[in-house]
Amino acid sequence: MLDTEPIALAGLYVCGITPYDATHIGHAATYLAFDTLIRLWLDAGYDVSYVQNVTDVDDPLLARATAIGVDWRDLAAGQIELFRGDMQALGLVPPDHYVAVTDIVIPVAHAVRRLLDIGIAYRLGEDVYFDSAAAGAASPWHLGQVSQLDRATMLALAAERGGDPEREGKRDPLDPMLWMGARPGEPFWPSELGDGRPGWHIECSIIAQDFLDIPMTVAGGGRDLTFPHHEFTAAHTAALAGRDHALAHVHAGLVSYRGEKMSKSLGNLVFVSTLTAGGVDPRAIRLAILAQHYRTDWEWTDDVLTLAEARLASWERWATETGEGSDILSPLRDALADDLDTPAAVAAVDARIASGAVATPVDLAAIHALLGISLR
Ligand code: 5CA
Ligand code: ZN
Repeated sequence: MLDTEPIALAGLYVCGITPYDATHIGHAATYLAFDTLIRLWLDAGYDVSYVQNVTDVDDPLLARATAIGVDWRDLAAGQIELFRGDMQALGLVPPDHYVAVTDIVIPVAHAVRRLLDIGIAYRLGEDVYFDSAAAGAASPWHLGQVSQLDRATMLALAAERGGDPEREGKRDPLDPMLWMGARPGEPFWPSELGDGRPGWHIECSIIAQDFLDIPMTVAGGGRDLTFPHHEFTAAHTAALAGRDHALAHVHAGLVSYRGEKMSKSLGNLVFVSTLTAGGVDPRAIRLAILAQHYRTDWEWTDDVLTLAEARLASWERWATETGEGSDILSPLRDALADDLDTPAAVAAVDARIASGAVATPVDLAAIHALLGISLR
């Protein structure tokens, strides 16, 4: 709320959805963490450039489309629309650039061609892989820089999260695919590499480089993306741009439900749209998530929501009458400046109400600007 010129430009990239089975509470929690960061930056007078991708062609999306007998493009389009509606209902600041992988296939092919030319990529059949060892020697990145994991853990996670460490012929089992040659019955694009489609990590590297100054301020996503996705996204950018991908990588904790990580593959999902269609106030969903610290893993339960609904009702009662007095702006700013401590921010409002203090117009504006909750 400074009245001077913006003091800096903060660049943020948050990994977007793969558009099937959106939007569950885990997605919402991750995007809300970064929404809080954006609100804090804007309040501090920073200019913010916010980019999000959408992985609108990928193996699990194609598998789902086949399983339910719809065209993959129609599945993606419908899910993207649902996701954007859910984000709007939750009051999230929309990205300045929302970029689909299907819109950047040609620039990806060109970048992969360059990596082949400079010896940081190699062909395996019709596919192209990233050479981790060559990149480690020739760029500011080294394996483990982002994830800080040991090799055994990396191998296990690569197998679990879209990698193919078992494939014969790779220079390093961890090397990720940059370009997938056309597979029978799957979508492909003609390119200077032949027919095919982008690998996963290069998608986010190219979109980030196209829309943000590198190194960006913060690269973000859920904790499940630490390895291999953010490790190799950063590696690709370093190999292509000669610079670090981001000043900081920030990962939101994972939301579980009924004892396991909420995930499309497990199917234990709680959808934002199901809750709102059932009459739940989206502000209560927002408050339920804000009451958790973004970095901690946590479990969604009925009680978490019930508590948030009661809290929203209490805040609304408090807001019906305003008067003069000290306000809550600086306690909220302090809480969020301390590693986005939203539970402390929420508790500060609760404490203010419990103390019998009257709501001020500045209180309501601060709660709206920093926590994204409109009480009027
Ligand atoms: N399209 C890729 C990123 S490039 C992807 O991971 N898509 S996703 O749909 O699976 O996830 C979208 C975002 O939600 C990612 O940032 C992911 O880390 C986050 N996410 C997924 N599941 C959870 C969960 N259970 N809790 C918290 N965040 C989650
Ligand atoms: Zn990503």
